[in-house]
Amino acid sequence: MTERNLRVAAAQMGPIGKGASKSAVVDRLITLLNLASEDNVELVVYPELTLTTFFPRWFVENENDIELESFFEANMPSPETEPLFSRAKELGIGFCLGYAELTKEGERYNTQILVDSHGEIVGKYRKVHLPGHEEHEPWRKFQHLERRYFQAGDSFPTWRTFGGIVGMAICNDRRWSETYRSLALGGAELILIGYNTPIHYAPDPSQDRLASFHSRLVMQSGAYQNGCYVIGVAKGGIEEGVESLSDSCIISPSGEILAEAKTDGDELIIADIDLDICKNYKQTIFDFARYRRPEAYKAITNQTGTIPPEEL
Ligand code: CDV
Repeated sequence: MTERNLRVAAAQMGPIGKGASKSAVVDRLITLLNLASEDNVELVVYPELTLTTFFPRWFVENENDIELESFFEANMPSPETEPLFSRAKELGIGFCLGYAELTKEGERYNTQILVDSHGEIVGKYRKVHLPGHEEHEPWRKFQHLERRYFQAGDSFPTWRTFGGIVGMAICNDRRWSETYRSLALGGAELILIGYNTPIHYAPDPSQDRLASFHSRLVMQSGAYQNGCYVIGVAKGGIEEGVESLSDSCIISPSGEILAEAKTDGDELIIADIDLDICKNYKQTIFDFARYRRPEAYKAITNQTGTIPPEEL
């Protein structure tokens, strides 16, 4: 294989209960890593907030609550995740891992890191688009309190690694076209996205039946419109009574799906990608330097909400 060819895998996870220890979760991650190694995979992508249950479904009043704090990592690698780093280094496999980050300054982020084949952290991304709400909303069947528990990240960095240019995004980020375009303007050829997507969407349940379609729609169009590969990885299945979308997949710059999960549990899906294929799109129909018109897009960075024309 040349340097621009890469064998990648999405390591989908099934549910992780509130009582599951991080060490038990890491054992599951290592099982998938070992499977990846048997197939000569070079990069394994795990989901958003991989190490614990999706705790934003629970309301916790006190931000210093001990159980809430236990969902966060103050160090990476932590004592519990160190075996994953060691095993990946031993196997020469890189990985991408989502977790809840607690900084030395006490800030909390929904974070994803990129680790190279030598076990070094080469990239860190903090979720920009935080969905849900800040306060307890008892009318919901379950909460989505990301806006209570996390601060938002403020950029979409990219890194030269794995023979190409890699960027990351987390769950709700994948629904925003700005995410892919920001990353692609940084040269991204491969975008790694972990997610936890409850199928029931309380603000508008008419969207529930479309959860799978919408997830694919945004990632496939993001890949095509930016000439990138996209790896979307779920923590799916029924976790503490809440059903979450699985449907992990690997998407080519054509927008086509190269590999997809068949189950709602721990599952590895693999694809061979050729980063040079990105050029087919980046140097033709989506030649940014030639065709983009940022002077016509000022509204995109100058405003958040819509400003419709005045009523006559
Ligand atoms: N973890 C997420 O960001 N989940 C959102 C839900 C709230 C819709 C998502 O976009 O999938």
